[in-house]
Amino acid sequence: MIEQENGVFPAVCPLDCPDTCGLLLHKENGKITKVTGNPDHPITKGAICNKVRNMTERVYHPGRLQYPMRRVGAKGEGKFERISWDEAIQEITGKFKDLSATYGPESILPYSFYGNMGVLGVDGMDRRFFNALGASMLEQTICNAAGNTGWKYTMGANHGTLPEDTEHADLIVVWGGNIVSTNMHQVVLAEKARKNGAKIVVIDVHRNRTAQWADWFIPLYPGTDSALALGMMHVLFEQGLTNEAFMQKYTVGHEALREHVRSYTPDRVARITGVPEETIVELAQLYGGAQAAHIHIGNGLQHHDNGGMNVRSIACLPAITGQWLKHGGGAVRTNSYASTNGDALERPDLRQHAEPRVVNMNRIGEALLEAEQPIRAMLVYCSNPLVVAPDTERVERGFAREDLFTVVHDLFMTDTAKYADIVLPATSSFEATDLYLSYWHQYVQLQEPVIAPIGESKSNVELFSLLGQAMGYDADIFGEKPEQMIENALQGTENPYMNGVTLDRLKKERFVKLDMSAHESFLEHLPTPSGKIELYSEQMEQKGLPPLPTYSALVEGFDGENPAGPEDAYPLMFVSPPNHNFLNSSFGNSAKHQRLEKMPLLQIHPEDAARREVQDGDAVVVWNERGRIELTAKVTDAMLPGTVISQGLWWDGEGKKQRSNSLTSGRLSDMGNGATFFSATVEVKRQ
Ligand SMILES: Nc1nc2c(c(=O)[nH]1)N[C@H]1C(S)=C(S)[C@@H](COP(=O)(O)OP(=O)(O)OC[C@H]3O[C@@H](n4cnc5c(=O)[nH]c(N)nc54)[C@H](O)[C@@H]3O)O[C@H]1N2
Ligand SMILES: Nc1nc2c(c(=O)[nH]1)N[C@H]1C(S)=C(S)[C@@H](COP(=O)(O)OP(=O)(O)OC[C@H]3O[C@@H](n4cnc5c(=O)[nH]c(N)nc54)[C@H](O)[C@@H]3O)O[C@H]1N2
Ligand code: SF4
Ligand SMILES: [Mo]
Repeated sequence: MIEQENGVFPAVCPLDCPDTCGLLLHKENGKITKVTGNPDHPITKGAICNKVRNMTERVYHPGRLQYPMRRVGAKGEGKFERISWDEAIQEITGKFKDLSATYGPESILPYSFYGNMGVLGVDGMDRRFFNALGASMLEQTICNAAGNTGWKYTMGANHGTLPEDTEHADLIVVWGGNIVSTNMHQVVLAEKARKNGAKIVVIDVHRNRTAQWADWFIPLYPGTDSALALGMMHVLFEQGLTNEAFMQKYTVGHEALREHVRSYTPDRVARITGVPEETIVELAQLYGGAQAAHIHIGNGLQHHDNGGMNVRSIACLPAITGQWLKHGGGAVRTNSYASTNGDALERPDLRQHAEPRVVNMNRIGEALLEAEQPIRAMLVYCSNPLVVAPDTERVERGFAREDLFTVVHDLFMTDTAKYADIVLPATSSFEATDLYLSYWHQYVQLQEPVIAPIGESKSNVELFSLLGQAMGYDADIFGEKPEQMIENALQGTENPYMNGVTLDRLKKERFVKLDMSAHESFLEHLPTPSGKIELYSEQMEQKGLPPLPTYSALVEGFDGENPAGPEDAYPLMFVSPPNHNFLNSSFGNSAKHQRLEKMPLLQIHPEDAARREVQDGDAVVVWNERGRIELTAKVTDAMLPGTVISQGLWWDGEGKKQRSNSLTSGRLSDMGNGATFFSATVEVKRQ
């Protein structure tokens, strides 16, 4: 495909988005001129988001890194000189060898996430390299770890309603998810359901795009979702809207739960959540009376101190009502039916010491500044921690350490790359081979290179192959080609859903459906200790967690029962979810995507604004003990008073501090060691 100057070529969206769209790349004179959706994809059906329709802006952006560079200015200043790949690889491996010999390989830390979801690049050759090196390991819990854990305690595995089934629901509850921006094909499916009479309810802390599209928007205080779910359960049990036969057969702990939720009366839950008592009752009745109710559990409610419990509590609703047996009923948090052979890809056997040091990615600032055994080198790829990780000021101080050797592999000079000693240019996903699974639908896809690498850029697989070979590791393992890696990755997974998924079929068919036959009877063999849905979880009890879903107030934050008082220096809850036109921090440097978002805003309620003499359009300072940023006020009643919202992971502006994570905390969630981005309090004033 690279050689063909003109034509239309299949591709996959590489971004960290549940939809994993099938794409078509239109090439003219060797250049991609247009990106469209592939109409043949069974779920995404040719529709794609505006971000990716503008993907050529990113691929051919003048800021694309072209060659390796070495830092010549101060850390953070962004001054570099060109070097060759040979020099770069020698310098990096030389440094890694020295550090390993002097301090041990655990003084070196990889820092990566899913800037490109290709399995070979982020869960493949890279892992091999760090395993062979014996480096410290990164606990990658920045996204959905709290919710995954809460869901798994209840349901056993991250298996939920299949996308296609949701069009048969007559009630769809979107809970803490902004799917118009973050999962657009779920909106298409929900629209089909709506045409057949389904009602769409959104439960969120602000009237986001999805709430504007819904039939009913229920605003609540951040981090109070488990209380709301418990209040609904109270009403469902009280009014006989539960399914006794289902609970008997498929759950454990329903009697204990029934007793437990008695104390979550609608009036108490109303006080905690800010949701009126009659709304709680009406919502429970609507849910209990639905033929087929689907709950979409978003990421918003799990980025909290109590995020795991929020998800666990909501996951009990389809269980007590038997919704899992209804066509279109149930819930989804994330669908991990697909998997690859991790041992073949990542080669954990190459690691000599089985239990290396583990560093949590949410606490990278603290780890860089305070680890007892210092981190002396980092290799950052597919992530931009100076923008996406919490507690930016500390992260920045950590990266500024003179004695830290930092390598960043990226497409762009990100805020993080400016702190690197060596910057390496990465290919875009359209310039490399990789394998793509979806965490929502059931189709596996292959990307083959459509254009040649821009400048001297290299894919993750190439980078880590070079590094492995330069370190003198096994040439077969580090010389393995992407297609061979894919073949190995698809064999021996012991995952029945992967039956029949092969490289040959991917090449011929492009969209290979998982073997979903095991899904038919999934309720019969849930991988929980009891084999049933665990409304009461002994596992949680053993871990010192409440075995029944239980509301606890945020460590940092307020609810209706514990409102901010005069003694609180930071009386506003600060929530910073994604925006429509960026993908996490990706596209934050694209002028077109920035224009579409206009500027970084702070949405503030009229009451909160009036108290601070802030008017719409004013420049405001938002601060707490961790940091301070400058935003533009948008006065709106989209939230309950006491909550302020800033959407989008903006990079620092010219001379302007605007990274929302300057205000967020590295505290970990109640379970799964997850991020707590949205449990932060701030104060605001006019600039
Ligand atoms: N356009 C776009 N799409 C994306 C991304 C992006 O950056 N931009 N990021 C991708 C990634 S990595 C992910 S993980 C997903 C995330 O996508 P979603 O699952 O939609 O999650 P978020 O957008 O983080 O948050 C969703 C909503 O939850 C709200 N929220 C915050 N706290 C609470 C709470 O306590 N209770 C309730 N009920 N709601 C709350 C937020 O205000 C927001 O409106 O999107 C993916 N898709
Ligand atoms: N305040 C706040 N913070 C958040 C969130 C939030 O909602 N609010 N969301 C959180 C969530 S859910 C997530 S998932 C994280 C996401 O955090 P990240 O995964 O770090 O996401 P991105 O900011 O998109 O950064 C990915 C980087 O990878 C680079 N990249 C892309 N493709 C490749 C490649 O093939 N090779 C290499 N080497 N690099 C590549 C991109 O250019 C980009 O700079 O952010 C988290 N941070
Ligand atoms: S970001 Fe999501 S919706 Fe947009 S093209 Fe990619 S997979 Fe599709
Ligand atoms: Mo995420």
